[in-house]
This record gives sequence, structure tokens and C-alpha cells, in this order.
Amino acid sequence: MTFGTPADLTAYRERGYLVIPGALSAAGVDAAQREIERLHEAAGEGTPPGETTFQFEPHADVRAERGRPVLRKIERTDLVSDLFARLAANPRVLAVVSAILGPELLLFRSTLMLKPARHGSRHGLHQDVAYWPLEPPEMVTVSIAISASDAENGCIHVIPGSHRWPVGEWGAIARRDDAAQTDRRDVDLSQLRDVSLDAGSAVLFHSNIVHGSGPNRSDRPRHTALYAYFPPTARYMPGSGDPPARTYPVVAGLDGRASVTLRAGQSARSVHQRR
Ligand SMILES: O=C(O)CCC(=O)C(=O)O
Repeated sequence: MTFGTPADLTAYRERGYLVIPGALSAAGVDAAQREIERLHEAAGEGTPPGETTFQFEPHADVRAERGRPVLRKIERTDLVSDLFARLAANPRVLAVVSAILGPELLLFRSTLMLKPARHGSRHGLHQDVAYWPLEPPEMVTVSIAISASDAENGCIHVIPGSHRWPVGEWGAIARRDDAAQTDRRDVDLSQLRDVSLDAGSAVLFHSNIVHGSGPNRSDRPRHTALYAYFPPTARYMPGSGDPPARTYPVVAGLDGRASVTLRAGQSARSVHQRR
């Protein structure tokens, strides 16, 4: 099946998101699920040095269950897992992302969002660009379902078309299961749409779209591998909580270099040309 057709891109531009069926084969899903098991064991041994972080589920009443840590997410999976590093360059996903952002791509995030059975908490509504230090804020996130996801186990939900809204303030993202999806009064929650996915399918969304996810009230886990991509023209504009420089992996282009370190005001294009 071809992805990234003109019709797909028109749908993406209108709604701000697009489902990519079958990004991963059944064997690919099995391997990713086994890798998540392995990472849970690594998390039990403590967070490795560097940028990778294992974040425990803040709203679970236990830190571990049956000997396994109850994790909410793992950031910079590309540094601790060859499998999740390679998955960032999944050809079906990259075909669509490069049709939107261009052929040269860097990775802003490589994250596992984890919702163990009965534990994953609510992810409040937000726009990613409100938190990300890149200008212009034209990025694409892809969330690849490693387990089937639906409203019962806390799938992603989006407000179609909200990628055209101005960037707003959203408050806390990690929320208790019984908390509201947002504290904002001006957001019409009847517009929210659940994006159910089969294991191996993916949803690609604009970095300005209003989205979040529900709690996991089921006996099934809901795990997803999330990648955010940006083009080499985007400039690093650190806010007060950001480091003065950050190194980003290159996924495609820039003459095959592995990563680029950006200081305030720099883009990967300007740094690469100066080599
Ligand atoms: O996958 C989820 O549960 C939500 C992820 C999300 O909204 C984000 O990381 O920006």
C-alpha cells in the first residue's frame, strides 16, 4: 500500500492528523513488545547516565508490581535500544513525514509512552509546540501503536483542525484518571475524537494539534513508540528551562551525518553548511 499520496496529504493538512495502517508487521510488533519487556528490566536497575530517562507513573499507588516497575514513559529510547533507534527510520513512516517536512529530517523526540494494564493515567490536552524550543513550530509526531489502542486502554484523542489554533497555555499534562481532560473553559470537548489503532498502525500528527490521551481502565497495556521529527531549517530557541545546546540525531539527509548539535538561534542547515 502507498502512503503519503496527495489525498493523504490533503487529509493531513485539513485535519492535522493521519492514520498510517500497518506501519509495523506482526513480527515487528512482537519484537517491539519484547524490547519493551527488556527495557522494564533495565529500568529496574536504575536510570542509565545521560539523557535517557525512565519516568515512573506518578499516579500509580505502587512503584512496582509483580517485580516490574510501573513506568509512564522512557525518553531518548534511541540511546538505550537499537530496535527503537531503527524504528525512527521506518520506511512507511518516513515516506509520509518527508512528504510533509521534506527529505532531510532530524529527531526531536524518541519516546516510549507506556500505560501498563490498569495503571496508565490521563494525559491532559495540550499542543506540543507550547513546550518545544524549535522555530518555526512545524514538526510532525508519529505515534506507532505497539499494542492495540482504543478509548478503554487510553488511546490518543485529538481535536481535528485544531492545528490551526493559536498556541495556548495548557497546564499540567500528567493527570489523575479522574481529572478533567483540560482546565480550559474555552475548549469544546465534544470535538474530541479518539484515534483507535491496531497494533503496528500509527497516527501522525501536527505539532500544533490539540491532543492528549485517556486513562487505561482495561486489563490490557497500551504502549506506543513516539517520534517527533523536524526539518533542518528549524532553529533551536531555548527557553529558560532548556540547555544552551542540544544534540539531535539525524534520521535522513545532511550527507549521512549522525547528529547535529544546535546552540541558540542555530538550525541544522546552518551548522551543517559551516562544516
Ligand atoms: O501517547 C500518549 O498517551 C500521549 C502522548 C502525547 O500527547 C505527547 O507526548 O505529546
